[in-house]
Amino acid sequence: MPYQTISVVGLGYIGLPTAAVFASRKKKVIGVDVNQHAVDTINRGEIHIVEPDLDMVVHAAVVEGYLRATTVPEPADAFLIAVPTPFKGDYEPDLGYIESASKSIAPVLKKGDLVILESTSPVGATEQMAAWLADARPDLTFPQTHGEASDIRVAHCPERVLPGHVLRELVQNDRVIGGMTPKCSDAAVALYKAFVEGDCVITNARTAEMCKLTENSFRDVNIAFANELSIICDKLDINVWELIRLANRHPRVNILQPGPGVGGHCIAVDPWFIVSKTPNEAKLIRTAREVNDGKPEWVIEKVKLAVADFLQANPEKTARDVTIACFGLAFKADIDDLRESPALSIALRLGQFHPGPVTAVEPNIVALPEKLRNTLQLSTIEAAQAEADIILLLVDHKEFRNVSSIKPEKMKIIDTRGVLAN
Ligand code: SAJ
Repeated sequence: MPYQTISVVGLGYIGLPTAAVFASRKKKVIGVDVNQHAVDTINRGEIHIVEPDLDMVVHAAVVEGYLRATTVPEPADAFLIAVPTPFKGDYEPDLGYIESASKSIAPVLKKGDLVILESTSPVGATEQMAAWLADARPDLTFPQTHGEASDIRVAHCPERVLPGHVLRELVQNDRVIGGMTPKCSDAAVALYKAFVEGDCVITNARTAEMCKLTENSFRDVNIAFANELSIICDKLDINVWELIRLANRHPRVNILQPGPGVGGHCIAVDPWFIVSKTPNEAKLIRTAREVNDGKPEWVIEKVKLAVADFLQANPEKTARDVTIACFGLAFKADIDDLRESPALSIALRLGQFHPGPVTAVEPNIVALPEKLRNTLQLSTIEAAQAEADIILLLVDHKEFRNVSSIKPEKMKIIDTRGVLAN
């Protein structure tokens, strides 16, 4: 393979596993990140994020000398950009990290290099990245002006891995390869074949960008359908979990699961990249976002009603006497990631306005982050159960699926995930 030295820019949840997997295939990998703490941690053979088995792979790669991290880009044969693409306050995509990553690698680019954008991006971002590179290096030629004859190859190859299963999915998933020209695509396939066992399917850069956004929008729309059903069923006094189980027995129906809202760093963000480009056309995609974003507020209203019911049944008590226990803070089951979590935002809101105690049970963390400690108390399943008047099930962690550990007869239970119903 022509690409022996690979630079991965952005050593987060996607970049670090990708760097480590290339290194495990005995490629020389230079990881680049602006975060000095991340760079130092990786160079000690340790990791600064949580992902099963990643610690072992990074440790081996660093010890064997295949992976090294730095804050300053160095020459390489291929560059993979895996930096965040958040949105701004108005849901417009923020390409600032891609812009600074491009500008940081531009000085070390040389003829024959390949630059791949892996970050989930709005349509047109790869062309924009190539334009930033061309502006910074007028001495080199790029595909947008020189086509197949360009000095530098550019492609978009979006990541599609599921947090918690990243190392397996990186290797096994099919990969969409969107080169700015066919030769750019061929170059990217040659690179990924170092570890990808799935198919590398070639398309153009714009289709690859839209493909990634489409996958996550598809899931968002389907979760919104389930969330809307849960609100409808609550009004009609129908058990939504039973309803979905029954409907899913139809051979062509496969409804997803309702929850307290959609979290994580992708599904709640990426559909907006379609909406921002085509605001008049993307009606369903926008509505799905609004339905899912509205779900935490609906859950909070349910808790307020439960508190009112409790006080009506116990007139000698005040709201100060009502203990609410939130089961789960992570953004989905069986992970410890609290970022962009609807469960966490609901627990925090309750902690801020409810005058009585609000406890949180999160078996995947040992301590609450510092900034949450004034608002929430971390508890165990047993202690929270013993003290709670209202249990709010927010995440379907495996620890909560044991029905016998939560006794509905003793307290009011609001089960946003169908943990007790399934
Ligand atoms: N959720 C529900 N109900 C469901 C499924 C999910 O409420 O039936 C919620 C989860 O609890 C969570 C959110 O949706 O809050 C997102 O979780 P997820 O497991 O659907 O997805 P992510 O964000 O962990 O990963 C997604 C994946 N995309 C798809 O499945 C189409 C992953 O393959 C992508 O690589 C990743 O986004 C990404 O990086 O874009």
